[in-house]
Amino acid sequence: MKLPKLVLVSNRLPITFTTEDGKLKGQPSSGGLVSALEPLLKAHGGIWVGSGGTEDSPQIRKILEDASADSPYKYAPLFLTAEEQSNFYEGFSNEIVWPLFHDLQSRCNFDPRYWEFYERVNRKFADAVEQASNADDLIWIHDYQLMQVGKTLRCRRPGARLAFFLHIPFPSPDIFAKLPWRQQILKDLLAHDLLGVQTGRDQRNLIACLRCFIPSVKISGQGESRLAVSELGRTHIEAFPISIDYCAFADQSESEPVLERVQQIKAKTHDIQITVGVDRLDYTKGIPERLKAYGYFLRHYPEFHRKVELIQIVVPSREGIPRYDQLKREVERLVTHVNGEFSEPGWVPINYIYRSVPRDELIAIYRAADVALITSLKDGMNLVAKEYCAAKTEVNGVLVLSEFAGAAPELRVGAILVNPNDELGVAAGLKQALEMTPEERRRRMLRLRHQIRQADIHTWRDRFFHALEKTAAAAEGQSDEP
Ligand code: ADQ
Repeated sequence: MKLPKLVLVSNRLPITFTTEDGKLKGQPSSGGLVSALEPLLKAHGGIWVGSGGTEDSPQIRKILEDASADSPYKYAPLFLTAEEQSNFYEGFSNEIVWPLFHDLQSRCNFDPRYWEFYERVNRKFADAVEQASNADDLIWIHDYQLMQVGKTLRCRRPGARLAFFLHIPFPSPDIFAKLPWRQQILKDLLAHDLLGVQTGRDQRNLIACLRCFIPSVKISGQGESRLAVSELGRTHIEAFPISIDYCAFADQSESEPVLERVQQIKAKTHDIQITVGVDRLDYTKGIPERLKAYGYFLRHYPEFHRKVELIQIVVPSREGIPRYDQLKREVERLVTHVNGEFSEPGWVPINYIYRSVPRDELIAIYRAADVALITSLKDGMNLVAKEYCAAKTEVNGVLVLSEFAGAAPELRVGAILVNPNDELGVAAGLKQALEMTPEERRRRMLRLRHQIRQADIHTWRDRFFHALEKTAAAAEGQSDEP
Protein backbone atom coordinates (compact mmCIF):
# COMPACT_ATOMS: atom_id res chain seq x y z
CA MET A 1 0.00 0.00 0.00
CA LYS A 2 1.42 3.44 -0.90
CA LEU A 3 1.40 5.47 2.26
CA PRO A 4 0.86 9.22 2.14
CA LYS A 5 3.09 11.72 3.95
CA LEU A 6 1.77 11.85 7.45
CA VAL A 7 1.21 14.88 9.64
CA LEU A 8 0.18 13.63 13.04
CA VAL A 9 -1.42 16.10 15.42
CA SER A 10 -1.88 15.58 19.16
CA ASN A 11 -2.22 17.85 22.15
CA ARG A 12 1.27 17.16 23.52
CA LEU A 13 4.45 16.14 21.80
CA PRO A 14 5.76 12.79 23.07
CA ILE A 15 8.47 14.48 25.12
CA THR A 16 8.05 15.80 28.65
CA PHE A 17 10.35 18.53 29.92
CA THR A 18 11.74 18.41 33.43
CA THR A 19 14.43 20.35 35.25
CA GLU A 20 17.14 18.33 36.96
CA ASP A 21 19.90 20.08 38.90
CA GLY A 22 18.84 23.34 37.28
CA LYS A 23 19.19 21.83 33.80
CA LEU A 24 16.25 21.39 31.41
CA LYS A 25 15.86 17.84 30.13
CA GLY A 26 13.49 16.10 27.74
CA GLN A 27 12.31 12.55 28.38
CA PRO A 28 9.76 10.31 26.63
CA SER A 29 6.23 10.83 27.92
CA SER A 30 4.16 7.94 29.34
CA GLY A 31 0.57 7.43 28.34
CA GLY A 32 -1.53 5.43 25.94
CA LEU A 33 -1.53 7.83 23.01
CA VAL A 34 2.26 8.10 22.93
CA SER A 35 2.73 4.34 23.50
CA ALA A 36 0.54 3.62 20.48
CA LEU A 37 1.62 6.32 18.04
CA GLU A 38 5.34 6.57 18.63
CA PRO A 39 6.19 3.17 17.03
CA LEU A 40 3.90 4.05 14.16
CA LEU A 41 5.65 7.33 13.31
CA LYS A 42 9.02 5.67 13.86
CA ALA A 43 8.18 3.12 11.18
CA HIS A 44 6.47 5.53 8.83
CA GLY A 45 8.19 8.93 9.23
CA GLY A 46 6.43 12.28 8.99
CA ILE A 47 5.80 15.28 11.20
CA TRP A 48 4.35 15.36 14.71
CA VAL A 49 2.57 18.63 15.55
CA GLY A 50 1.84 19.18 19.23
CA SER A 51 2.25 21.51 22.15
CA GLY A 52 5.71 21.83 23.65
CA GLY A 53 4.22 23.35 26.83
CA THR A 54 3.83 26.93 27.96
CA GLU A 55 7.40 28.14 27.76
CA ASP A 56 8.92 28.65 24.37
CA SER A 57 12.67 28.78 24.84
CA PRO A 58 15.77 28.12 22.73
CA GLN A 59 16.64 25.21 25.08
CA ILE A 60 13.30 23.49 24.48
CA ARG A 61 13.57 23.94 20.73
CA LYS A 62 17.14 22.60 20.85
CA ILE A 63 16.04 19.49 22.83
CA LEU A 64 13.32 18.83 20.24
CA GLU A 65 15.71 19.39 17.34
CA ASP A 66 18.27 17.02 18.86
CA ALA A 67 15.58 14.41 19.54
CA SER A 68 14.42 14.48 15.92
CA ALA A 69 17.95 14.55 14.47
CA ASP A 70 18.28 10.74 14.44
CA SER A 71 14.61 10.04 14.15
CA PRO A 72 12.60 9.35 10.99
CA TYR A 73 10.07 11.97 12.02
CA LYS A 74 10.31 15.64 12.98
CA TYR A 75 8.59 17.70 15.64
CA ALA A 76 6.63 20.87 14.87
CA PRO A 77 5.96 22.39 18.31
CA LEU A 78 3.56 25.14 19.21
CA PHE A 79 3.38 26.86 22.56
CA LEU A 80 0.37 27.91 24.62
CA THR A 81 0.06 30.72 27.12
CA ALA A 82 -0.51 29.69 30.74
CA GLU A 83 -4.06 31.03 30.45
CA GLU A 84 -4.72 28.94 27.34
CA GLN A 85 -3.26 25.84 28.93
CA SER A 86 -5.40 26.30 32.02
CA ASN A 87 -8.72 26.97 30.25
CA PHE A 88 -8.34 24.80 27.17
CA TYR A 89 -6.54 21.79 28.65
CA GLU A 90 -7.24 21.67 32.35
CA GLY A 91 -10.64 23.34 31.81
CA PHE A 92 -12.54 22.30 28.70
CA SER A 93 -10.61 19.13 27.92
CA ASN A 94 -10.23 17.72 31.41
CA GLU A 95 -13.10 19.22 33.41
CA ILE A 96 -15.70 18.72 30.68
CA VAL A 97 -14.91 16.32 27.86
CA TRP A 98 -12.82 13.79 29.78
CA PRO A 99 -15.36 13.12 32.58
CA LEU A 100 -18.41 13.41 30.29
CA PHE A 101 -17.07 10.98 27.69
CA HIS A 102 -16.24 8.54 30.52
CA ASP A 103 -19.88 8.72 31.76
CA LEU A 104 -18.90 10.72 34.86
CA GLN A 105 -21.13 13.70 34.21
CA SER A 106 -21.36 14.78 37.84
CA ARG A 107 -17.65 15.64 37.66
CA CYS A 108 -18.14 18.16 34.83
CA ASN A 109 -17.74 21.91 35.21
CA PHE A 110 -19.47 23.44 32.17
CA ASP A 111 -17.80 26.85 32.47
CA PRO A 112 -18.53 28.86 29.26
CA ARG A 113 -15.12 30.52 29.44
CA TYR A 114 -13.52 27.12 28.86
CA TRP A 115 -15.35 26.83 25.56
CA GLU A 116 -13.95 30.18 24.28
CA PHE A 117 -10.45 28.93 24.98
CA TYR A 118 -11.12 25.53 23.43
CA GLU A 119 -12.10 27.24 20.18
CA ARG A 120 -9.16 29.62 20.35
CA VAL A 121 -6.54 26.93 21.01
CA ASN A 122 -7.97 24.59 18.37
CA ARG A 123 -7.56 27.44 15.84
CA LYS A 124 -3.99 27.87 17.04
CA PHE A 125 -3.34 24.17 16.38
CA ALA A 126 -4.89 24.52 12.92
CA ASP A 127 -2.46 27.41 12.19
CA ALA A 128 0.48 25.23 13.24
CA VAL A 129 -0.71 22.30 11.10
CA GLU A 130 -1.20 24.56 8.11
CA GLN A 131 2.37 25.82 8.42
CA ALA A 132 3.84 22.34 8.86
CA SER A 133 1.96 20.58 6.05
CA ASN A 134 1.39 20.58 2.30
CA ALA A 135 -1.88 20.22 0.44
CA ASP A 136 -1.35 16.49 -0.36
CA ASP A 137 -0.40 15.38 3.13
CA LEU A 138 -2.59 13.19 5.24
CA ILE A 139 -3.45 15.16 8.36
CA TRP A 140 -4.29 12.81 11.18
CA ILE A 141 -5.64 14.54 14.27
CA HIS A 142 -5.80 12.73 17.60
CA ASP A 143 -8.09 12.87 20.54
CA TYR A 144 -10.63 14.85 22.45
CA GLN A 145 -8.59 18.00 22.98
CA LEU A 146 -8.53 18.71 19.25
CA MET A 147 -12.03 18.01 17.92
CA GLN A 148 -12.23 21.42 16.17
CA VAL A 149 -8.89 21.53 14.34
CA GLY A 150 -10.28 19.71 11.30
CA LYS A 151 -13.16 22.17 10.91
CA THR A 152 -10.79 25.15 10.64
CA LEU A 153 -8.49 23.32 8.24
CA ARG A 154 -11.45 22.26 6.07
CA CYS A 155 -12.54 25.93 5.70
CA ARG A 156 -9.05 26.95 4.67
CA ARG A 157 -8.23 23.94 2.48
CA PRO A 158 -11.48 22.38 1.22
CA GLY A 159 -9.65 19.49 -0.48
CA ALA A 160 -7.48 18.53 2.52
CA ARG A 161 -7.27 14.86 3.57
CA LEU A 162 -8.41 14.92 7.16
CA ALA A 163 -8.70 12.02 9.56
CA PHE A 164 -9.49 11.96 13.26
CA PHE A 165 -9.08 9.28 15.90
CA LEU A 166 -10.74 9.45 19.31
CA HIS A 167 -8.76 7.57 21.96
CA ILE A 168 -11.44 7.82 24.65
CA PRO A 169 -14.97 6.38 24.63
CA PHE A 170 -17.86 8.18 22.93
CA PRO A 171 -20.86 8.49 25.29
CA SER A 172 -24.48 7.58 24.63
CA PRO A 173 -26.97 10.34 23.64
CA ASP A 174 -28.40 10.59 27.18
CA ILE A 175 -25.00 11.58 28.50
CA PHE A 176 -23.75 13.54 25.48
CA ALA A 177 -26.96 15.61 25.67
CA LYS A 178 -25.61 17.28 28.82
CA LEU A 179 -22.92 19.10 26.80
CA PRO A 180 -24.01 22.70 26.11
CA TRP A 181 -21.98 22.67 22.85
CA ARG A 182 -23.15 19.23 21.72
CA GLN A 183 -24.33 20.18 18.25
CA GLN A 184 -21.24 22.23 17.47
CA ILE A 185 -18.87 19.44 18.49
CA LEU A 186 -20.70 16.91 16.31
CA LYS A 187 -20.62 19.29 13.34
CA ASP A 188 -16.90 19.85 13.88
CA LEU A 189 -16.28 16.11 13.84
CA LEU A 190 -18.12 15.86 10.52
CA ALA A 191 -15.40 18.03 8.91
CA HIS A 192 -13.16 14.92 8.71
CA ASP A 193 -13.13 12.41 5.86
CA LEU A 194 -12.61 9.55 8.28
CA LEU A 195 -13.58 9.44 11.92
CA GLY A 196 -12.10 6.56 13.89
CA VAL A 197 -13.26 5.44 17.32
CA GLN A 198 -12.06 2.59 19.51
CA THR A 199 -14.94 0.12 19.60
CA GLY A 200 -18.28 -0.82 18.07
CA ARG A 201 -19.92 0.59 21.21
CA ASP A 202 -18.36 4.03 20.54
CA GLN A 203 -19.34 3.89 16.87
CA ARG A 204 -22.96 3.11 17.80
CA ASN A 205 -23.03 5.90 20.38
CA LEU A 206 -21.60 8.46 17.97
CA ILE A 207 -24.09 7.55 15.27
CA ALA A 208 -26.97 7.67 17.76
CA CYS A 209 -25.82 11.16 18.84
CA LEU A 210 -25.63 12.34 15.22
CA ARG A 211 -29.17 11.07 14.64
CA CYS A 212 -30.44 12.82 17.79
CA PHE A 213 -28.72 16.17 17.50
CA ILE A 214 -28.20 16.67 13.74
CA PRO A 215 -31.40 15.20 12.29
CA SER A 216 -30.51 16.30 8.73
CA VAL A 217 -27.56 13.89 8.62
CA LYS A 218 -28.07 10.82 6.47
CA ILE A 219 -26.38 7.66 7.74
CA SER A 220 -25.86 4.71 5.42
CA GLY A 221 -23.94 1.47 5.34
CA GLN A 222 -24.05 -1.79 7.19
CA GLY A 223 -21.45 -3.58 9.22
CA GLU A 224 -18.15 -2.01 10.13
CA SER A 225 -18.05 1.20 8.10
CA ARG A 226 -20.83 3.76 8.14
CA LEU A 227 -21.13 6.92 6.07
CA ALA A 228 -22.58 10.18 7.41
CA VAL A 229 -23.63 12.60 4.67
CA SER A 230 -24.68 16.14 5.55
CA GLU A 231 -24.33 19.67 4.22
CA LEU A 232 -20.91 19.58 5.96
CA GLY A 233 -19.60 16.78 3.75
CA ARG A 234 -19.12 13.02 3.82
CA THR A 235 -17.58 11.32 6.83
CA HIS A 236 -16.83 7.63 7.19
CA ILE A 237 -17.18 6.39 10.74
CA GLU A 238 -15.50 3.17 11.81
CA ALA A 239 -14.16 1.41 14.91
CA PHE A 240 -10.42 0.73 14.96
CA PRO A 241 -9.47 -0.89 18.31
CA ILE A 242 -6.00 0.49 19.01
CA SER A 243 -3.18 -1.85 19.96
CA ILE A 244 0.50 -2.19 20.79
CA ASP A 245 3.69 -3.20 19.07
CA TYR A 246 3.25 -6.82 20.12
CA CYS A 247 6.59 -8.11 18.80
CA ALA A 248 8.53 -5.27 20.41
CA PHE A 249 7.00 -6.12 23.81
CA ALA A 250 7.50 -9.86 23.37
CA ASP A 251 11.13 -9.43 22.23
CA GLN A 252 11.96 -7.05 25.05
CA SER A 253 10.41 -9.46 27.50
CA GLU A 254 12.97 -12.08 26.38
CA SER A 255 15.92 -9.70 26.61
CA GLU A 256 18.79 -10.28 29.04
CA PRO A 257 18.19 -7.21 31.28
CA VAL A 258 14.50 -8.07 31.63
CA LEU A 259 15.16 -11.75 32.43
CA GLU A 260 17.75 -10.78 35.06
CA ARG A 261 15.36 -8.29 36.63
CA VAL A 262 12.57 -10.90 36.73
CA GLN A 263 14.88 -13.23 38.65
CA GLN A 264 15.67 -10.50 41.15
CA ILE A 265 11.98 -9.74 41.66
CA LYS A 266 11.10 -13.42 42.06
CA ALA A 267 14.00 -14.06 44.45
CA LYS A 268 12.47 -11.51 46.80
CA THR A 269 8.89 -12.72 46.52
CA HIS A 270 9.54 -16.51 46.81
CA ASP A 271 6.21 -18.35 46.78
CA ILE A 272 4.12 -15.17 46.81
CA GLN A 273 1.89 -14.67 43.76
CA ILE A 274 2.27 -11.18 42.30
CA THR A 275 -0.73 -9.22 41.12
CA VAL A 276 0.02 -6.07 39.16
CA GLY A 277 -1.87 -2.85 38.48
CA VAL A 278 -0.37 -0.23 36.14
CA ASP A 279 -2.17 3.04 35.51
CA ARG A 280 -1.86 6.72 34.85
CA LEU A 281 -3.18 8.50 37.93
CA ASP A 282 -6.76 9.01 36.82
CA TYR A 283 -10.15 8.54 38.42
CA THR A 284 -11.37 6.64 35.32
CA LYS A 285 -8.85 3.86 36.01
CA GLY A 286 -10.71 2.72 39.15
CA ILE A 287 -7.61 2.62 41.36
CA PRO A 288 -9.44 3.31 44.68
CA GLU A 289 -12.10 0.78 43.66
CA ARG A 290 -9.35 -1.81 43.03
CA LEU A 291 -7.65 -1.13 46.37
CA LYS A 292 -10.96 -1.46 48.21
CA ALA A 293 -11.70 -4.74 46.42
CA TYR A 294 -8.22 -5.97 47.30
CA GLY A 295 -8.82 -5.03 50.96
CA TYR A 296 -12.11 -6.95 50.84
CA PHE A 297 -10.32 -9.91 49.28
CA LEU A 298 -7.71 -10.03 52.07
CA ARG A 299 -10.38 -9.60 54.75
CA HIS A 300 -12.55 -12.44 53.43
CA TYR A 301 -9.93 -14.88 52.17
CA PRO A 302 -7.28 -14.97 54.93
CA GLU A 303 -5.78 -18.10 53.36
CA PHE A 304 -4.11 -15.69 50.89
CA HIS A 305 -2.25 -13.74 53.58
CA ARG A 306 1.51 -13.93 52.89
CA LYS A 307 0.64 -15.66 49.59
CA VAL A 308 -0.15 -12.62 47.44
CA GLU A 309 1.25 -9.14 46.82
CA LEU A 310 -0.20 -6.31 44.75
CA ILE A 311 2.38 -4.20 42.92
CA GLN A 312 0.48 -1.03 42.09
CA ILE A 313 2.36 1.29 39.72
CA VAL A 314 0.90 4.72 39.19
CA VAL A 315 2.39 7.20 36.78
CA PRO A 316 1.84 10.85 37.83
CA SER A 317 -0.60 12.59 35.51
CA ARG A 318 -2.28 16.00 35.23
CA GLU A 319 -0.48 17.22 38.34
CA GLY A 320 -1.78 20.49 39.76
CA ILE A 321 -5.42 19.77 38.81
CA PRO A 322 -7.22 19.64 42.21
CA ARG A 323 -9.25 16.52 41.41
CA TYR A 324 -6.09 14.60 40.53
CA ASP A 325 -4.29 15.82 43.66
CA GLN A 326 -7.29 14.61 45.70
CA LEU A 327 -7.17 11.25 43.95
CA LYS A 328 -3.48 10.89 44.76
CA ARG A 329 -4.24 11.46 48.44
CA GLU A 330 -7.14 8.99 48.30
CA VAL A 331 -4.93 6.29 46.75
CA GLU A 332 -2.21 6.89 49.34
CA ARG A 333 -4.78 6.72 52.15
CA LEU A 334 -6.15 3.40 50.88
CA VAL A 335 -2.69 1.88 50.40
CA THR A 336 -1.78 2.87 53.96
CA HIS A 337 -5.10 1.57 55.24
CA VAL A 338 -4.80 -1.88 53.60
CA ASN A 339 -1.12 -2.22 54.49
CA GLY A 340 -1.82 -1.08 58.06
CA GLU A 341 -4.60 -3.64 58.45
CA PHE A 342 -2.79 -6.67 57.03
CA SER A 343 1.02 -6.23 56.95
CA GLU A 344 3.15 -8.60 58.97
CA PRO A 345 6.93 -8.79 59.44
CA GLY A 346 8.21 -10.04 56.06
CA TRP A 347 4.97 -9.36 54.15
CA VAL A 348 3.49 -6.09 52.89
CA PRO A 349 0.36 -6.71 50.79
CA ILE A 350 0.66 -3.60 48.57
CA ASN A 351 3.89 -2.44 47.01
CA TYR A 352 3.00 1.08 45.80
CA ILE A 353 5.18 2.78 43.17
CA TYR A 354 4.26 6.36 42.26
CA ARG A 355 6.45 7.30 39.30
CA SER A 356 7.02 6.59 35.65
CA VAL A 357 9.13 3.43 35.39
CA PRO A 358 11.51 2.60 32.52
CA ARG A 359 10.25 0.18 29.88
CA ASP A 360 12.59 -2.69 30.92
CA GLU A 361 11.39 -2.44 34.50
CA LEU A 362 7.72 -2.29 33.48
CA ILE A 363 8.07 -5.37 31.28
CA ALA A 364 9.98 -7.26 33.98
CA ILE A 365 7.13 -6.58 36.41
CA TYR A 366 4.55 -7.72 33.83
CA ARG A 367 6.58 -10.86 33.24
CA ALA A 368 6.97 -11.60 36.93
CA ALA A 369 3.30 -10.98 37.70
CA ASP A 370 0.91 -13.94 38.00
CA VAL A 371 -2.15 -11.73 37.58
CA ALA A 372 -2.87 -8.32 36.02
CA LEU A 373 -5.79 -6.58 37.69
CA ILE A 374 -7.39 -3.85 35.55
CA THR A 375 -10.49 -2.17 36.94
CA SER A 376 -11.14 0.91 34.76
CA LEU A 377 -14.56 2.44 35.40
CA LYS A 378 -14.52 3.16 31.67
CA ASP A 379 -11.58 3.19 29.25
CA GLY A 380 -11.19 3.90 25.55
CA MET A 381 -9.07 0.76 25.17
CA ASN A 382 -6.51 0.13 27.98
CA LEU A 383 -3.16 -0.78 26.50
CA VAL A 384 -1.81 -2.15 29.77
CA ALA A 385 -4.04 -5.22 29.29
CA LYS A 386 -2.44 -5.90 25.91
CA GLU A 387 1.10 -5.09 27.06
CA TYR A 388 0.78 -7.55 29.95
CA CYS A 389 -0.23 -10.41 27.65
CA ALA A 390 2.44 -9.58 25.06
CA ALA A 391 5.11 -9.69 27.77
CA LYS A 392 3.96 -13.14 28.96
CA THR A 393 6.08 -15.11 26.50
CA GLU A 394 6.08 -18.05 28.91
CA VAL A 395 2.32 -18.22 28.28
CA ASN A 396 1.33 -18.02 31.92
CA GLY A 397 -0.45 -15.35 33.93
CA VAL A 398 -4.10 -14.34 34.15
CA LEU A 399 -5.75 -11.13 32.97
CA VAL A 400 -8.57 -9.81 35.16
CA LEU A 401 -10.16 -7.03 33.12
CA SER A 402 -12.93 -4.50 33.61
CA GLU A 403 -15.87 -5.15 31.34
CA PHE A 404 -15.98 -1.37 30.73
CA ALA A 405 -12.52 -1.20 29.13
CA GLY A 406 -12.54 -0.90 25.34
CA ALA A 407 -10.26 -3.95 25.30
CA ALA A 408 -12.98 -6.16 26.86
CA PRO A 409 -14.82 -7.20 23.66
CA GLU A 410 -11.54 -8.30 22.02
CA LEU A 411 -10.10 -10.03 25.07
CA ARG A 412 -13.20 -11.51 26.66
CA VAL A 413 -12.43 -15.08 25.60
CA GLY A 414 -9.22 -15.33 27.60
CA ALA A 415 -9.71 -12.80 30.37
CA ILE A 416 -11.78 -12.91 33.55
CA LEU A 417 -14.16 -9.98 33.11
CA VAL A 418 -15.27 -8.04 36.19
CA ASN A 419 -17.50 -5.08 37.00
CA PRO A 420 -15.16 -2.61 38.75
CA ASN A 421 -18.04 -1.20 40.84
CA ASP A 422 -18.69 -4.64 42.31
CA GLU A 423 -16.16 -4.99 45.14
CA LEU A 424 -17.18 -8.58 45.84
CA GLY A 425 -17.12 -9.49 42.16
CA VAL A 426 -13.59 -8.08 41.69
CA ALA A 427 -12.42 -9.95 44.81
CA ALA A 428 -13.99 -13.15 43.45
CA GLY A 429 -12.35 -12.57 40.03
CA LEU A 430 -8.97 -12.14 41.71
CA LYS A 431 -9.49 -15.31 43.76
CA GLN A 432 -10.44 -17.25 40.62
CA ALA A 433 -7.29 -15.98 38.89
CA LEU A 434 -4.98 -16.85 41.78
CA GLU A 435 -6.47 -20.35 42.09
CA MET A 436 -6.46 -21.09 38.37
CA THR A 437 -4.51 -24.17 37.29
CA PRO A 438 -1.39 -23.73 35.13
CA GLU A 439 -3.19 -25.56 32.28
CA GLU A 440 -6.11 -23.16 32.25
CA ARG A 441 -3.81 -20.14 32.57
CA ARG A 442 -1.92 -21.36 29.53
CA ARG A 443 -5.05 -22.05 27.51
CA ARG A 444 -6.47 -18.60 28.20
CA MET A 445 -3.18 -16.76 27.71
CA LEU A 446 -2.61 -18.48 24.35
CA ARG A 447 -5.92 -17.10 23.12
CA LEU A 448 -5.19 -13.63 24.44
CA ARG A 449 -1.74 -13.53 22.87
CA HIS A 450 -3.05 -14.81 19.56
CA GLN A 451 -5.73 -12.11 19.50
CA ILE A 452 -3.28 -9.30 20.30
CA ARG A 453 -0.62 -10.55 17.89
CA GLN A 454 -2.98 -10.65 14.94
CA ALA A 455 -4.42 -7.21 15.72
CA ASP A 456 -1.30 -5.26 16.68
CA ILE A 457 -0.50 -1.57 16.14
CA HIS A 458 0.75 -2.18 12.60
CA THR A 459 -2.48 -3.89 11.61
CA TRP A 460 -4.34 -1.01 13.23
CA ARG A 461 -2.44 1.55 11.14
CA ASP A 462 -2.93 -0.46 7.94
CA ARG A 463 -6.64 -0.80 8.57
CA PHE A 464 -6.91 2.93 9.19
CA PHE A 465 -4.98 3.86 6.03
CA HIS A 466 -6.89 1.31 4.00
CA ALA A 467 -10.15 2.85 5.19
CA LEU A 468 -8.81 6.25 4.15
CA GLU A 469 -8.04 5.01 0.66
CA LYS A 470 -11.54 3.62 0.37
CA THR A 471 -12.86 6.95 1.61
CA ALA A 472 -10.97 8.81 -1.11
CA ALA A 473 -12.17 6.35 -3.79
CA ALA A 474 -15.76 6.64 -2.61
CA ALA A 475 -15.49 10.46 -2.66
CA GLU A 476 -14.34 10.37 -6.28
CA GLY A 477 -17.27 8.15 -7.18
CA GLN A 478 -19.52 10.23 -4.84
CA SER A 479 -21.50 7.14 -4.00
CA ASP A 480 -23.53 7.15 -0.82
CA GLU A 481 -22.20 3.68 -0.02
CA PRO A 482 -19.33 3.49 2.47
P1 ADQ B 1 -4.25 6.15 28.84
O1 ADQ B 1 -5.40 6.67 29.61
O2 ADQ B 1 -2.94 6.76 29.13
O3 ADQ B 1 -4.53 6.24 27.28
P2 ADQ B 1 -3.61 3.20 28.64
O4 ADQ B 1 -4.17 2.76 27.36
O5 ADQ B 1 -3.75 2.21 29.73
O6 ADQ B 1 -4.25 4.54 29.16
O7 ADQ B 1 -2.09 3.48 28.45
C1 ADQ B 1 -1.22 3.78 29.50
C2 ADQ B 1 0.21 3.68 28.98
O8 ADQ B 1 1.08 4.28 29.94
C3 ADQ B 1 0.66 2.25 28.77
O9 ADQ B 1 1.39 2.15 27.58
C4 ADQ B 1 1.55 1.97 29.99
O10 ADQ B 1 2.61 1.09 29.73
C5 ADQ B 1 2.09 3.35 30.30
N1 ADQ B 1 2.30 3.48 31.75
C6 ADQ B 1 1.36 3.44 32.70
N2 ADQ B 1 1.93 3.57 33.91
C7 ADQ B 1 3.25 3.70 33.71
C8 ADQ B 1 4.38 3.89 34.56
N3 ADQ B 1 4.27 4.02 35.89
N4 ADQ B 1 5.57 3.99 34.00
C9 ADQ B 1 5.71 3.91 32.67
N5 ADQ B 1 4.69 3.74 31.82
C10 ADQ B 1 3.48 3.64 32.33
C11 ADQ B 1 -5.55 6.77 26.44
C12 ADQ B 1 -6.95 6.22 26.72
C13 ADQ B 1 -6.92 4.70 26.70
C14 ADQ B 1 -6.38 4.21 25.35
C15 ADQ B 1 -5.08 4.90 25.00
C16 ADQ B 1 -4.63 4.61 23.58
O11 ADQ B 1 -7.43 6.69 27.97
O12 ADQ B 1 -8.21 4.18 26.92
O13 ADQ B 1 -6.14 2.83 25.43
O14 ADQ B 1 -5.19 6.32 25.11
O15 ADQ B 1 -5.62 4.94 22.67
